[in-house]
Amino acid sequence: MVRGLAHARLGVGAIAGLLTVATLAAGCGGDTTGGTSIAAPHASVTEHVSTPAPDATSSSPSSPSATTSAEADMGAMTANPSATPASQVPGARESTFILLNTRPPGHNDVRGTAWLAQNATSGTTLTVTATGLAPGGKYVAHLHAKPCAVDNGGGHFKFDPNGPAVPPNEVHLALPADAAGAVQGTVTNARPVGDAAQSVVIHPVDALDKRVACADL
Ligand SMILES: [Cu+2]
Repeated sequence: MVRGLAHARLGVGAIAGLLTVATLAAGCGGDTTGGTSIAAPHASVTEHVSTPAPDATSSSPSSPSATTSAEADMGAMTANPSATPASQVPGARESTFILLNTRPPGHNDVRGTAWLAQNATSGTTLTVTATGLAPGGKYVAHLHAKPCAVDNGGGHFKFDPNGPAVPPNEVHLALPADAAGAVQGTVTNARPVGDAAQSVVIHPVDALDKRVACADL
């Protein structure tokens, strides 16, 4: 009975944690409705996009191994440092970031490149490099569903349009800036995105509506 309860608690806790992440991440997905309605709860999105693990920790303290595993899974979904960068994959599409007028102050010299590689067997690999960002700043790139010229990339690309606004149903790439304001990162997804992903958008994690730069794919 005790064992059953413990399992039940862990299950509920894990689900609650996932729901929390999904709900908060949807704050950025909410930008599907247009550029002005995005200003939602970005401060809390910061925590969850960059460090999803504390949710799992607080809601399932009785199972450290499950927490560690969940942490690793979430980390792998927003960055995959061991993956071959898309820039080294033959046939990858390469595109240059353009500045968006929604960018925060101090981001006038951002330059960067995105590479997208995909095929039926290896799925999708997204690699981003950029400079001119805030030193030590936290950024995130997503695949978006519209070209940069349309609503600054519009809403997020989703494999399942009715599915959750989090990986692996979307493609997110965590991009922590180094002391010089440079970022580089690679993330993979098991499925090819096809032509539905039209652009890559870089956001500050703590102000997702202040889109910094966009690259058409
Ligand atoms: Cu985005």
